[in-house]
Amino acid sequence: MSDEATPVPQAENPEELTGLKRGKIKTVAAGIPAVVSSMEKVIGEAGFARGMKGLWQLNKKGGFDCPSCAWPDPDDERSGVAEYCENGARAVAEEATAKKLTASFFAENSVQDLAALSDHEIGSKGRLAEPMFLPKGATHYQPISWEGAFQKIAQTLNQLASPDEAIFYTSGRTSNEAAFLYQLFVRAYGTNNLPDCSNMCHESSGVALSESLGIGKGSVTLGDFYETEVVMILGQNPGTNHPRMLTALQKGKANGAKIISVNPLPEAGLMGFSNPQTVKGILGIDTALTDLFLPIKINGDMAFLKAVQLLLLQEEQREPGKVIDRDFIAKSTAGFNDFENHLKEQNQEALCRASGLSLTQIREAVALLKHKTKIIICWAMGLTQHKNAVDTIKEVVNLLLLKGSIGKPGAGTCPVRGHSNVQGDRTMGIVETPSPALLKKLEENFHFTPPAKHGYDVVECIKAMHAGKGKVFFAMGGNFLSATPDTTLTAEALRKCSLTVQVSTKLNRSHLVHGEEAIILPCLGRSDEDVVKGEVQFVSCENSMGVVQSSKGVLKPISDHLLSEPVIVCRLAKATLGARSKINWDRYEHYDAIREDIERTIPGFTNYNERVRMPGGFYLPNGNREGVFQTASAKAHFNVAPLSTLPMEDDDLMMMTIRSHDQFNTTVYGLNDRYRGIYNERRVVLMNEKDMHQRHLQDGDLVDLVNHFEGIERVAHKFVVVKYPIPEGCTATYFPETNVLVPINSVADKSNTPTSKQVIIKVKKHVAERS
Ligand SMILES: Nc1nc2c(c(=O)[nH]1)N[C@H]1C(S)=C(S)[C@@H](COP(=O)(O)OP(=O)(O)OC[C@H]3O[C@@H](n4cnc5c(=O)[nH]c(N)nc54)[C@H](O)[C@@H]3O)O[C@H]1N2
Ligand SMILES: Nc1nc2c(c(=O)[nH]1)N[C@H]1C(S)=C(S)[C@@H](COP(=O)(O)OP(=O)(O)OC[C@H]3O[C@@H](n4cnc5c(=O)[nH]c(N)nc54)[C@H](O)[C@@H]3O)O[C@H]1N2
Ligand SMILES: [Mo]
Repeated sequence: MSDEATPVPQAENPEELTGLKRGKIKTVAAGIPAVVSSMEKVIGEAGFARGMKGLWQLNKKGGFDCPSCAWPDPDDERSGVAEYCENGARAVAEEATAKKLTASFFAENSVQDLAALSDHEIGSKGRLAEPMFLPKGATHYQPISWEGAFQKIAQTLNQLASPDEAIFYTSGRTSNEAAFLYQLFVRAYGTNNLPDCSNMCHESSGVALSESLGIGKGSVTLGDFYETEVVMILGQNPGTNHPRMLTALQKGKANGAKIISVNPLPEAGLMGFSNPQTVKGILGIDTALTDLFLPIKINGDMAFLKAVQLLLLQEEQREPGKVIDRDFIAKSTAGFNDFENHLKEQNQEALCRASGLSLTQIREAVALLKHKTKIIICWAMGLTQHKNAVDTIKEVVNLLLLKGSIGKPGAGTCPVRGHSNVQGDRTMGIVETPSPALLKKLEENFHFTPPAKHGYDVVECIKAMHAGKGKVFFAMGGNFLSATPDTTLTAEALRKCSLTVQVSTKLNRSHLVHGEEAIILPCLGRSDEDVVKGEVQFVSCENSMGVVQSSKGVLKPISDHLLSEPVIVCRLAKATLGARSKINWDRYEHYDAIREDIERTIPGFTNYNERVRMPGGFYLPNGNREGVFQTASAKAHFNVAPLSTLPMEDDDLMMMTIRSHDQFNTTVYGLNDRYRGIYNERRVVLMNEKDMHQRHLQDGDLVDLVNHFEGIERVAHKFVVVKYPIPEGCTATYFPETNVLVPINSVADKSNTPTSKQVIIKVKKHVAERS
């Protein structure tokens, strides 16, 4: 929110240019370079023996769950070598690193010095190795005992005027066991302030699917990909973010499926794939994946989906009974007449214009869909992070309902989750708006009255901290400062807290932009062996398709001073609640006891301890799979929503903030985005040639990016223009460098998700700073 000509480097935003190099944009993902690159990375960070041990157990039955993404493992055959991808291997390398940050590291490096480093430099420092405390006014973190840290946090929490002045964030790597205990502790303490990374991620999917279909999760299983006829992928870049999905697409394709990709960018993984786990892949033989690529305008999806449906209705008139599934519509859905009337009022040309696609392109999609009934639609952040995200996702559902493509094999909804246990965290009750059913169960089983008042989500909690209403910020994982919108404002909000606490594996910017006092609690990661009181423990996670399975780390922790997340919650709960709590927290230091209580509290976990020990785990119930819709009317709902666009000025461009190939969210592994041909620089803005021309910009020019929203100007300085095949009017930059431009009040309707893919900017030539 700065409008100064000379920006001073700030702790929350100190990054500098690193020197762009360009290569060719790739049209095929993975293959040999990916395997080599992942091996090198793991062995380099962890050493040969440690690294290979880690990779060997990654996603094996009985091994540990990959910390990188939530894509499921095959139920039956898993690769003989290992079931991982380049980015999974990198995530392991990050965790398995042999470098550690002990008290001496923090004695040598002040907070201010560390904050001046780039995210890439901070991330490569190593694993946090002991609890650290930053006293009020101190320049350096100092060691603190675990007991001392718990006492300090407990005291601060107990001195607050109300439990609602404390905020408890969760990122999505937290296991089911830790998440369940965490929400239990937070509710026993007295608040529902449980914002989580979902609020910035798939919240829009959860809201849309719950309202339309009665469950906030997707309906397909991995097996559905092998027998489907058409997969449509909107707003997702699987080659980078869910590489193992490409194997499923490849199998589906071998069985005859067609693939439609809807994306402003021709992402490498969508175009072609060479599977590094097969001999053909290792030899570099590629499969073309996408049959139809539709270079849509940012947020053109709703218009596109409406156009497709309108054409399908017209085709149905021409071939009655052959295009839409009237039986399914009559039996299982509500609202079709209103929906049909609404569609008929739409102007086909206006829809094309709003989508940025030609009628011919849309007709090609219709031709692929017309006579098919086994259709899967996948989506990720390219649909969820826009103002109208919930309605767009409901439009995805409309299309599937029209075709009768829910509740049958080879068909259904597939919101592809991000963090490896983000779905499980929600199942465990990490949510600021708990259902009455959950609260009732908690009361019955744990003999306290949980608070019913809704808590803050991510955006609300930033505003509360900024307004002085949120005073203690506690994070179970994640990197709140960098992941959230409006970086400058969020930094101010965190600095106003009396105490900020981070349970973390690695150093990140949220340790360096902090409250009056700050604490770092270093925890075990997925790959670490977890021994509590002499006994080896394991945890469990739920993947993107509702499979719950065990995860057991194998590597010796790099420090004796690490605790697991469940143990941290138990000990913090004891210190904070003391005699107030009737819950036996000590008992939970054996994780079977946690699972017993999950079974008593959360539906779908019958015989949890037994079933989680079965190789491959178990599926949670999902009514949609059987064609059951648990909405108030027991029907699936067609949704009617008007097309919505944001008002833009002539020289405005739409910006989406996306991930490069070398990052996991705010963790920057490296400075390359190999598939997009961008090397050694993250401060880039991808632009269409015509938009560059209009602004007299050349490839390589230095520009500032400016957002105006509700009378406030936000500026991100010094970005390099990269000419790229992106539709006119659209630009792309990397997250989190441009989060400073995402206004806190620019959120999706109903889900309150920051509109990270729909930020209006002006691109201005950078003027050299006055010195
Ligand atoms: N290696 C790696 N893996 C990851 C992550 C990571 O950072 N690194 N992050 C994890 C997490 S938490 C998540 S949520 C997922 C994220 O996975 P993705 O959603 O694939 O991640 P993004 O890079 O945000 O990509 C969004 C894609 O949507 C497209 N897009 C943007 N706007 C629009 C639009 O309006 N319409 C359409 N049709 N497309 C659009 C972009 O061009 C881009 O291809 O990945 C998970 N896996
Ligand atoms: N502009 C923009 N902003 C976005 C997005 C976007 O597309 N554009 N995407 C959004 C999305 S989809 C998401 S999910 C959020 C991500 O938001 P977060 O989940 O908050 O961020 P991460 O970068 O995944 O968090 C990384 C940190 O987690 C810690 N960590 C890693 N593993 C563990 C573990 O096992 N336990 C614990 N306790 N800590 C661990 C490490 O210390 C690491 O530094 O960002 C959101 N922000
Ligand atoms: Mo995410």
